Amino acid sequence: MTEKRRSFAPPVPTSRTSLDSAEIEKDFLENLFCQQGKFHEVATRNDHYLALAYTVRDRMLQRWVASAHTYFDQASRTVAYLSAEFLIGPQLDHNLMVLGITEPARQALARLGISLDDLVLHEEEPGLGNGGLGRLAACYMDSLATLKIPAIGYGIRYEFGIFDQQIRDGWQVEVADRWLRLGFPWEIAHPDIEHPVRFGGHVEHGDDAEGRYRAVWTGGRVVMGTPYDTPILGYGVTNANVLRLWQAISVQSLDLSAFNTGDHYRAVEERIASETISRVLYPSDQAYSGKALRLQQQYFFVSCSLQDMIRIYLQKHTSPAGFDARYAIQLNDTHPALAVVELMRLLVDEHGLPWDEAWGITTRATAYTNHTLLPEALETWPLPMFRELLPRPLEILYEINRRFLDDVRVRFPGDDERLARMSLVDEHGEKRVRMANLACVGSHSINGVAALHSELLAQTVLRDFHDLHPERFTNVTNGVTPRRFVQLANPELTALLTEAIGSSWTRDLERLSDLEPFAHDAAFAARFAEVKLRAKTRFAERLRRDHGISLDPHTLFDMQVKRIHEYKRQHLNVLRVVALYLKLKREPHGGGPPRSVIFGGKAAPGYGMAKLIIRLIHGVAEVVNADTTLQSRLRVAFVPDFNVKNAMLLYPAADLSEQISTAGKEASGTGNMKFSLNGALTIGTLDGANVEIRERVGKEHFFLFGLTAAEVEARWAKGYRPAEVLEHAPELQGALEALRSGLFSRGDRGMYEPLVRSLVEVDPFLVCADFASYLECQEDVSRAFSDPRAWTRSAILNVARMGYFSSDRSIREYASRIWRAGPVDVVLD
Ligand code: 26W
Repeated sequence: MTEKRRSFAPPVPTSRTSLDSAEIEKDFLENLFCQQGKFHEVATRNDHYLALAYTVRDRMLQRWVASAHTYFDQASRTVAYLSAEFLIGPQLDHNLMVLGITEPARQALARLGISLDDLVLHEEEPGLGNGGLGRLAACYMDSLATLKIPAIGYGIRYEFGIFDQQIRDGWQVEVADRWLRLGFPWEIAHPDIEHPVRFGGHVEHGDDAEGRYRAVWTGGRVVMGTPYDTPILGYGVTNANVLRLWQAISVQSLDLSAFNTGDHYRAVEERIASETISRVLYPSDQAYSGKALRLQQQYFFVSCSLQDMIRIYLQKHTSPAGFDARYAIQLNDTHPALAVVELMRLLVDEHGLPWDEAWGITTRATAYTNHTLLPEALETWPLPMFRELLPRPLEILYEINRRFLDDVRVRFPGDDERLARMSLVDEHGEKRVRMANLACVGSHSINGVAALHSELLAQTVLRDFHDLHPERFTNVTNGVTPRRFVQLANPELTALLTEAIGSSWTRDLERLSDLEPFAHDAAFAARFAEVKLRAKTRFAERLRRDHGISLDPHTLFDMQVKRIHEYKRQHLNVLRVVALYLKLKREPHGGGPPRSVIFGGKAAPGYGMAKLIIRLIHGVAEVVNADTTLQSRLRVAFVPDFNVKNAMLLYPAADLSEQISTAGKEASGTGNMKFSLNGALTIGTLDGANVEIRERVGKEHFFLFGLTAAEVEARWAKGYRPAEVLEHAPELQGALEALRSGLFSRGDRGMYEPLVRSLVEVDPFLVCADFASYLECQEDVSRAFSDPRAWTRSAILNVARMGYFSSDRSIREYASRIWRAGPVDVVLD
């Protein structure tokens, strides 16, 4: 290892670092002047927001520079978390909290007549993810920094993130998310860094000047990637990591020859085509689309990230040999799986390493996390598309495949079917490249995201790979960050917990177990219940103000918020609401304590059934909420535009968390953890992390219903027919008839027909099979809620026993078992 650069301690700025309120006020006004060109009296709210954000960012940079400098000097392993999505949520309140300057900033602004809360509310979050997978990546970035593990999150800086959801006449309407419109002050552009990424063209094979075989990929078009860095601060430490997102830019701003001949439009065409790569996040969740642009996005960000890692590595080394000792690459699902091929291409073609050495580096560096068992979510690319866009990567993929299949042949002689199943190329019908197979072949570690999911992975979709290398398979159950989802989202609960057990739980969530004895302390329980009531009231006020929906905070707040998907079974929930409604019409005093059933979530724009479920929720809400004979015993609300910001208001306000997916379908779930950590009880199936949540909180404090994953399998094997179930299910029949009657569609009898028919004829997610069990379990919930003391005791025990589900625990497991990466202390001068 040769030193190529000497390093000097970075200078520490003498101003802009103070955490004192007066200094914050001074710097805020200075930023208003120097950054916005405004003075206080004429500044807009956005000016105020930006000036405060820059004031906060200035204070983050000291930690950032110190961390970068320390990491540069260390021989520690850096985690490169490769993810097509990062759903980081609003930054202002979080960064104020991490720096410990929320109150000083609030006071500084108050002296100027500005409300901090208004500025926090004004911020638009970067919606650079669809849901669970992207939010998990953000929780992991938080935990990596908090655990002092050097890490870079690599992804795409989409110009448009996940669409904004509006509701018109009960239907979802998608509106482009222009999140960058007013500026994103947390990022720092590095236009001086650019990496070229090639698409198309052809490969020339031959010998180089020294007579060594070389493949040269030329022609086609080259797109440049340039990074934008957002600092991610650890909590209670001085470490900072970075989220580095790539933007695509054209190599040439204008095609001059076209421009000179007067064809102005053609001159900008190439530019538009190149820059389209980072234009928009694909809004499909769990449904693979096979669009060429998505393949380009994946190759683009993977190639930029790996070139960047090698560039950084070569600042201190003369050759990339040893790369894997300094980097642990984690593939967040298969979206970045091309990293296996691209790292090989860079090492072999660009840096001249022998194949075997490059392969050793690649597989020692790379690990893969799977997030789904749904077959329709498994990515496979049509071979002709792959060949056309990525001719050289395809050759490398073929070579990886050839060597891999040779190994399989040795282990399983004569087993041609196995060979065909494991090949990186699916040869049946139209040929396709299988990304999950590629991720498995190139990784030393393969994990699922909850115990049940990891077990099912090894038995089903990845079974052959498990047979070949069982030692590579492991489980890391997901976790969530308590900083954002308790401390920031639920300050009153935070204060109560801290008063009871001290503040160490924010960095060591297992300490929540110290709360156990308080479950039997009547005074504490009363305050806990008050905190919950206030969170419900706050949420109800916002719902009334923003959407004109009124809910009584004294009713049972029953919530299901997550992407809308048939496997998550929001329709099971609505159907029981309909059954309850019909029952209340028959027996006005039945039905248990008054409930507010709250839904939220986006549907993929092309997913008709999910959109119809949203329409149904609105149809039912319209009828139920207008029915004065119910005397407020039941209300239904749909919260539009579920995102991180709204989520932080919702979780603390829930009494009941609906986690009701068909067993065996939800890989883990993380919303289930956020609810329970905020003192909601769960009604759920034995699916994903529900299994582990129930084990830990105790079965008396969890409402379980439904078929198990094994029973679901058996049911299908036996030949499941929903019509047979319906014959003996009068309540379900009544609910489905109500849908068909036009009651919830202003007389339109056909509106819900596709949904009803799907349930009656096929019922792919066993809604009918689980309906009776669900209804019965909801009655248990009603009975339990009617005993407020016992309910609150269970809620407290839920909180006390959720310590395991911190993303800090997950990251510790990744770090020790998969990455072999450790903490690095950062000292501020
Ligand atoms: C190719 C289309 C596509 C897009 C996104 C397929 C699959 C995805 C993601 C893997 C979907 C996703 O977000 N999965 C969720 O990941 C969470 C974090 O591990 C889990 O908690 C959820 O159960 C899982 O659905």
